[in-house]
Amino acid sequence: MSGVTQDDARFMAAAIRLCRRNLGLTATNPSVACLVVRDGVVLGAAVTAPGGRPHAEPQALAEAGEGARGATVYVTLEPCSHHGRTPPCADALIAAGVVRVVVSVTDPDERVAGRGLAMLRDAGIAVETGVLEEEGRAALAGYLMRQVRKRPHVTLKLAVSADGMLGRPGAGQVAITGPVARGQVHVLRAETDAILVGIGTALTDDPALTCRLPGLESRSPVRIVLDPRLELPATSRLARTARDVPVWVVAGEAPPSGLPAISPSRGEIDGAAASSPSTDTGSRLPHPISPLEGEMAGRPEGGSAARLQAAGVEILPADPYRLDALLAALATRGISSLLVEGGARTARSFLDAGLVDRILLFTGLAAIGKDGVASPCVSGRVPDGFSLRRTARYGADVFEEYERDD
Ligand code: AOF
Ligand code: ZN
Repeated sequence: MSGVTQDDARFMAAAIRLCRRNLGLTATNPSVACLVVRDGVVLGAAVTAPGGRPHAEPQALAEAGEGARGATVYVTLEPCSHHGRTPPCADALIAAGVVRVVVSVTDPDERVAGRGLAMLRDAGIAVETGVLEEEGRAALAGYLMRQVRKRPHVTLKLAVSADGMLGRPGAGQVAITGPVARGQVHVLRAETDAILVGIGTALTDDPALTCRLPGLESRSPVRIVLDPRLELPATSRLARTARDVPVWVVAGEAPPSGLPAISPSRGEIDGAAASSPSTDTGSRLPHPISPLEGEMAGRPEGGSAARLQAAGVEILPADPYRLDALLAALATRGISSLLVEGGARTARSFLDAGLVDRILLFTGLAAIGKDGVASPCVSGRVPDGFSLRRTARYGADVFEEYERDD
């Protein structure tokens, strides 16, 4: 990286901010931004269109028109080199007569993987890469994770009371954070492809899990419930809105015998089970089923499946006890980013399986008391292997973002 200037960093920072605008809208394509700049003036700016096409570059070039000749282009991801559903962006940049291309992140897509940069250099264009790479990677985290590790990027979000609790067992939704923090959570939902909760949270909270920010209502993520016994009522808020925003229920097959039987009461499936140590089942969920007097729960009876399906709920043929396989299946379905929102048991299962990439902690002022459901993470105390990246205040609430080290 040689001739990178302060202006380059400034324009790349603007491009990275711009690309965040379409996060959650472009799957399975990444949301990429492109600026066409000449003499310090932005002549064209664009982000990958909703649905993933057109790509950012041809839109920004079209806006710049003839002004692109001799311009410098800032792009958050290496321009593509392949003939996909659109012609290569590298060709479009060459044809437009740009003289310099500044890139943040190279594209791991095997159809591109350095070829885009090579095409530009072969055409005599000056190329810089790796500019604000850390920030660029953070904005492309979902895309990169799905490309490289074939699973979505997983964010665990926890709203924790001042005394380290997530709520009260069976009490339904308890207000822990204020409206500013809740607004941030809804922004997060808008930026994410899918959101996941355990059946305990679905039953006790009856959540909608949609994005309800004015103007962003259409950006709700796919809603996923881990529900081994298919207990989600067809009358739940999730099922009732499944035709507007997809709901996927992960019911799977009956769990193999031999899994440790934990017998939480219904409200404890996510909730109070937080205080019980999670069982060592590798990347499998601890058995969340309350066996009826020792009797193993069998495959969910067809009635509830039929009722849910009639409501528009999709039942995924994935095993809710195998989180790694579930994530691989979600990636295959085009999910690049997943927000895990509850409850304690589900959070612990993802942490224990080593499948959390980022932890977002919102800590409120309210105290819940000893009978609360303990959070697996509290301010300043998260599992080893995570580092604090950012803190903020949202109203009276404290926000912390932790990222996995590797
Ligand atoms: C770019 N600019 O704005 C985006 C790119 O299915 P296709 O043909 O649209 O190709 C998808 C691939 O294109 C995707 O995997 C990634 O390599 C690239 N995305 N590239 O030059 C863009 N969104
Ligand atoms: Zn392209």
